[in-house]
Amino acid sequence: MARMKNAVKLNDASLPLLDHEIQTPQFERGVLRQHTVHIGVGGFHRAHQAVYLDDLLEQPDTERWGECGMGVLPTDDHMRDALGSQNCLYTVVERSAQGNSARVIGSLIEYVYAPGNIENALEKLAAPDTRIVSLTITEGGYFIDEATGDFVQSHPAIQHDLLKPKQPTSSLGLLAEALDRRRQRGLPPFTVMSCDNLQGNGHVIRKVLLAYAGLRNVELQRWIADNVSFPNSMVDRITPATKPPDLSFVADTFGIEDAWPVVTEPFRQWVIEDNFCNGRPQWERVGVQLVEDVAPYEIMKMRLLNGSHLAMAYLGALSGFTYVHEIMDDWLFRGFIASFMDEVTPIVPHIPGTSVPEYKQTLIQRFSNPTINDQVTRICSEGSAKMPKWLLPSIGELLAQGDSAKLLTLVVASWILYFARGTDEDGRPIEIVDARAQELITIARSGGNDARAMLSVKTIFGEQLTTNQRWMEDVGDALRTLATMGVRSTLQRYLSRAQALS
Ligand code: CS2
Repeated sequence: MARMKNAVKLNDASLPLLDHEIQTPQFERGVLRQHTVHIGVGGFHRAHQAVYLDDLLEQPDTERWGECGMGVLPTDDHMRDALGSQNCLYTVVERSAQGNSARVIGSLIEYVYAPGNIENALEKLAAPDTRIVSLTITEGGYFIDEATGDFVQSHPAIQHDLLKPKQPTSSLGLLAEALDRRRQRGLPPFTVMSCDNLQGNGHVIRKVLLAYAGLRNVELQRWIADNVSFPNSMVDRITPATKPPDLSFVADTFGIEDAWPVVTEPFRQWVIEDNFCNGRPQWERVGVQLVEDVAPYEIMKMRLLNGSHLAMAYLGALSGFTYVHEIMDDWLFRGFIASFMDEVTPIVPHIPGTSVPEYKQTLIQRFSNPTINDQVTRICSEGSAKMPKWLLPSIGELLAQGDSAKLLTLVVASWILYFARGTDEDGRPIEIVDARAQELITIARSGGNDARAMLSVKTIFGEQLTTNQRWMEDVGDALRTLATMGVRSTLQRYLSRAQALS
């Protein structure tokens, strides 16, 4: 599409002015009912679930199932303002080497900023129209102890909400209070649908919500246990954080002035367990897979996709890469990622109708997409929460069945060095984004080239792996090799060993 000069501000009134190649909502937004409330409206949600709903609304004879977004974090005021300035419309740009396309999404029709008006947020959740409350609140929103999997009742946010249950600040506090209002009003419950990248995300949210509700009122706890459904789901679409150049790109290329567009890849996948206590949209009409058991899909994705992201993240950051596709353009890293996936494959579940070699091939292509500019900083972020979910269980299982986990172990070492060094191999500082950054930097530095200090952080590494002396030594070797030989020579050494073994 040719470059345009005058971009128009996105809103309901300007839709007819947009270039006709841009897909805009053809359904009537004004008549939609707010049956879904989504907590945590970020780039990913807007590139994924909201797009599927938009697809469905374009189908003939569908229910008028719309969505209300909700922000619970003080920083969500940015999203409130961005969406508020454009009737909750926003642009999704799909980018790949084959080209760019833009589409305006209209399934989101309202946005509620809870910190500004908690009563409004609670009543939105408690409203008879609300049938599903979905969540992308990231790992931290679940208050789970990484090592034990237990609910962290002592967290200050939980303590606050228990003291003031009618003015909650956490998503859990909001869900519990809203469900209590429904219970007392004789209204049916809503389904709580987690869309976060946690294994058994439905089981996890059920567990923590019941634990929290039990601390408030056992009757409420029982009512939730008996009435609310918590489907597990697997969600997938690589969605980088939106950066200022994306705004000018959308304005210059598509003529849309959008305060917060989303840039994403063409690929998307959503697999959900068909377990909804108060109805659901007919997602199967738009490519969503509704299955009985999501676990194999989740495990395959976390071990291969998210695990590979970790594999390239810290080694890539230490090597000074900015974007994921740059890493994949490097023959040595590309070979490493392919071998990393091969090493994980023995513990990837078999899914009838899914070919693991093809899935891996598609991942290599997706990671190599040269146009979405997925940031290395993004895939490095919050590693203290990601490691125990996406990498350490794979190592444990591979070792338990007598398979090699050398390349996965190298990734653990690279994560330690990333904290210990804090700079790339050219001495440029690395921006570390992690809720536990300060603590981990201190521990990693105290250990230096000795991995044991970091490996003794039980809330990340747990008990089991660290009692395996052989593995502890392997991490130590990998860390020393990386620190003394540098990333490239280490990768070469590990790859030639892996090839010799295969
Ligand atoms: C990424 C994921 O956060 C990460 O490190 O691995 O956000 C990944 O891009 C998504 O899970 C893709 O669906």
